[in-house]
Amino acid sequence: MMSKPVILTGLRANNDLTIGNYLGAILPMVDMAKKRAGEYRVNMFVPDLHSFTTPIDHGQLYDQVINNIKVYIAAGLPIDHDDVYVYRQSYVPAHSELTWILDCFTGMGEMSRMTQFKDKSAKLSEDRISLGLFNYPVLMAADILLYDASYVPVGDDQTQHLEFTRDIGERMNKQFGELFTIPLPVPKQHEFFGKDQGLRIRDLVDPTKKMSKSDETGRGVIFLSDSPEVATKKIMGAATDSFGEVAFDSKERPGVTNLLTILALLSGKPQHEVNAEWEGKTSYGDFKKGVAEVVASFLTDFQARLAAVDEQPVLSKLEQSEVAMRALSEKTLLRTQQAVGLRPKS
Ligand code: AQP
Repeated sequence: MMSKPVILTGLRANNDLTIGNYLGAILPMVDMAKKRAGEYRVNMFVPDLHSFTTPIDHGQLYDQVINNIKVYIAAGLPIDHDDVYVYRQSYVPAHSELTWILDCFTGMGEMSRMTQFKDKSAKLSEDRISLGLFNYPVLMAADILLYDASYVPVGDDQTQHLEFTRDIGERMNKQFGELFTIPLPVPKQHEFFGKDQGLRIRDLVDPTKKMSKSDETGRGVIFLSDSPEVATKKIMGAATDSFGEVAFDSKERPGVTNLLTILALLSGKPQHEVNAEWEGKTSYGDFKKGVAEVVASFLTDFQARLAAVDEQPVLSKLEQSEVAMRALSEKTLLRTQQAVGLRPKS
């Protein structure tokens, strides 16, 4: 188990997941788990401690965590495979403990430069900006370094945090010897997942922003729990442009390009094929109808699969994985505690 390279990803349970989360993070991971489990170990977890770096309804959190795990399964994660682990971060105490140690080697300056912190804190009043929001990239680094993960598929917005994970891991290795496996640099990650770049699904109302599950209005966001009718309305109301002709051009025409991207990914067709079908067409109404049909049919199928996921096997899998992950992460934690002088060297 130790020697297999590790692929790891997680999605916060602060709200319902979106098709941005699905296409950017869940699907690449599930594809990888289907194709490569056996050769690789696959850790797909719920970072529940990350879920309240920004304010949430705590009464919903526990159920949302279980729902997220079910979403992974409905998306096709093969949980019966021995190399696939599904776990909750807060059930593995080493995440919090390693975070504290790493915090003490992290600069205020480098955390202040994180664009996710800047973006998210800009939306909150001063007294609601938590320390957790400030140092969550350190918790994310612990999530990755504890398991010697080499491959971490994340959307484009998380690139900076992955770079930080590499920095803090290398910094610790330099000072204390080989403590951590360093995840691959971002371009190599893209190569591994067969992509040119990270995916960024955009908000339908404001395509200059990414589609985000914590968006205040949710008008430009397709949630996995949206009814096909609601999703259709959102697509029909999506912002486009005044060029009057469908074209794939993310700089000049982010709205239309976003819809073309969603269409290709949800229909499982290559982007160039979908573009060829639509480019040059002058009715944005017909185009949006085409996209809405594909989205509505995806949601109908997906929601039926989700409703059919049985809870008992999910709970058993969580329990098994959490026992295994506690044992594994404690080894890395002990190595680190010994290195920084908290435990005697063996
Ligand atoms: N719009 C997106 N396009 C592609 N990928 C995306 N991801 C998020 N939005 C898009 C990827 O989904 C995973 C979710 O990680 P997270 O829940 O830990 O946090 P996040 O990146 O902050 O996600 P959101 O949806 O934007 O949530 P909120 O609004 O709660 O902050 C990551 O791999 C992310 O890259």
